[in-house]
Amino acid sequence: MPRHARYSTNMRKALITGITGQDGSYLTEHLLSEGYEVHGIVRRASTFNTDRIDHLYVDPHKQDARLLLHYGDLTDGPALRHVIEQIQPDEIYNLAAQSHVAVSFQQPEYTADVDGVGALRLLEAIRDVQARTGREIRYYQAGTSEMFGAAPPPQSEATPFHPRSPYAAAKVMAYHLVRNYREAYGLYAVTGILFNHESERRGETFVTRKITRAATRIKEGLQDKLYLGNLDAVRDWGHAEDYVRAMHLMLQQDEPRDFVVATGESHTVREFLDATFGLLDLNWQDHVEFDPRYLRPAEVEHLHGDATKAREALNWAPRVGFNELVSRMVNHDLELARQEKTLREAGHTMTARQSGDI
Ligand code: NAP
Ligand code: G4F
Repeated sequence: MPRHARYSTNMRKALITGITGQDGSYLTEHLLSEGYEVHGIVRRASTFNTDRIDHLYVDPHKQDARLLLHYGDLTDGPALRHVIEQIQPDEIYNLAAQSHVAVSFQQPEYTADVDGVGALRLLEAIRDVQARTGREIRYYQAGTSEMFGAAPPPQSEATPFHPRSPYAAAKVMAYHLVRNYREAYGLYAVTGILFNHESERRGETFVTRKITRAATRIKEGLQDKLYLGNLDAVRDWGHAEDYVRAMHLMLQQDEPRDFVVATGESHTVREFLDATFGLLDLNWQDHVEFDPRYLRPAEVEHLHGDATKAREALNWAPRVGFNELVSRMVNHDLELARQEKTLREAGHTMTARQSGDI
C-alpha cells in the first residue's frame, strides 16, 4: 500500500484558512457538496467580513451545521495550533494571504509574515499534532504563477522561479518550506501553482473585476472614467470555481505532488477591456485613462501556464473559458450597477465606492 493511502472515514473534516476570500468561498461550496464538515479561520474585523460565505452559513446550534468558523490569523501561531488541535482536520487548505501584488510593495514585511512565515506556522503545528495523534493531516498550499515572475512562458512545474515582488518571494518561501517538510518529515504537503483565476466574487482591486465593475457602472451612467496602469501585461485567466476542484484533487492522490493549474490560454489586459466593453456596446478608449500609480516597481509581463501534468495525473480540465468568464462577471456586475442606480433614483444617499483604488 502506498505510504499515503487513505483510510475511509464517515465525514471528512477540512480546515480552510482564507475562507472569506474568493477561493475560500468556492472551495467551501465544493467541499460541502462532497460531504465534508468544513471549518474556516476568520480574521476578527470591526465590520462583518463573511459576505462571500454568508449564503452557506447555518446556525452552529443546529445539529446539521457543517460549516463552522473560528477566529484566527496567520500571524498568530498559537491560535492556529489551538484550532488544529481542537478540530483535528483531515485536510488543511492554506488560502489565507495578503494576496495583492501591488500592496506587497507597500507592506513587504507584513506580506512576508502572512504569506511566507504563515505557512511555516501551519506546517509546524501539523507536524506536532500529527506526531501526537498518529492521524495524517494533509496540507494544501496556495502557490501562484507569480512565483515564475520573469521566467519566459509557457511556465510549467519544471520552470525555475524568478519572483518579481515581495508577494511572489514570500510565496516561493512557502513553496520551499512545503517541499522541505514533505522531504524531511514525510508530510503529505503540496503546493498548487495556480495561474490567475477570477470570478463574480473577485476582489474589486484586481484588474479584471476593477474593469467589469467600472464598465458596468459606466453603462448605467454611475461613473465615467476608469484609471488603469499597464495594459500590455499578459495573464492566463481562468474561473475560480474550476481551480478549487483542482485544489481538492491534489489532496486525494496516493502521493503528494505539486501541480501547475492553468487554462493554457492567455490575454492582455487590453483584450480583457475589449471583451468587457464590447459586451456592453461601449468603446473603452472613450473611458480608460492611464494612471502611473497603478504601475508596479517590477512587473510580471507574461504568464501562460502549461497544466499538462494536472490534466494527465488529476484528470483536471477547466470548464469555463475566457469569453464565458468575462460574460459571467459582466452580467453579475451589471445587475449590481442596476441595483445601485435604482437605489440612487429612489433618493438613497448610499453610493458605491468607486471601485479599484489600488
Ligand atoms: P483573496 O480573495 O484576497 O482572499 C484572501 C483571504 O485571506 C481572505 O479570506 C482574507 O481575509 C485572508 N487573510 C488575509 N490576511 C490574513 C491573515 N493575516 N490571517 C488570516 N487570514 C488572512 O484571495 P484569493 O483570490 O481567494 O486567493 C486565495 C489564495 O490563493 C491566496 O493565498 C492567493 O495568494 C493565492 N492565489 C490566488 C490566485 C488568484 O488568481 N486568485 C492565483 C494564485 C494564487 P479577509 O476576508 O478578512 O481579508
Ligand atoms: O489583477 P492583478 O492585480 O493580478 P496579479 O498581479 O496578476 O496577481 C493576481 O494573480 C496572481 C497569480 O498570478 C495571484 F497570485 C495574486 O494573488 C493575484 O490574485 O494584475 C494583473 C495585471 C498586472 O500586470 C497589473 O500590472 O494587470 C495589470 N494592471 C493594469 N492596471 C492592473 C491595473 N492591476 C491592478 N490590480 N490594477 C490596475 O489598475
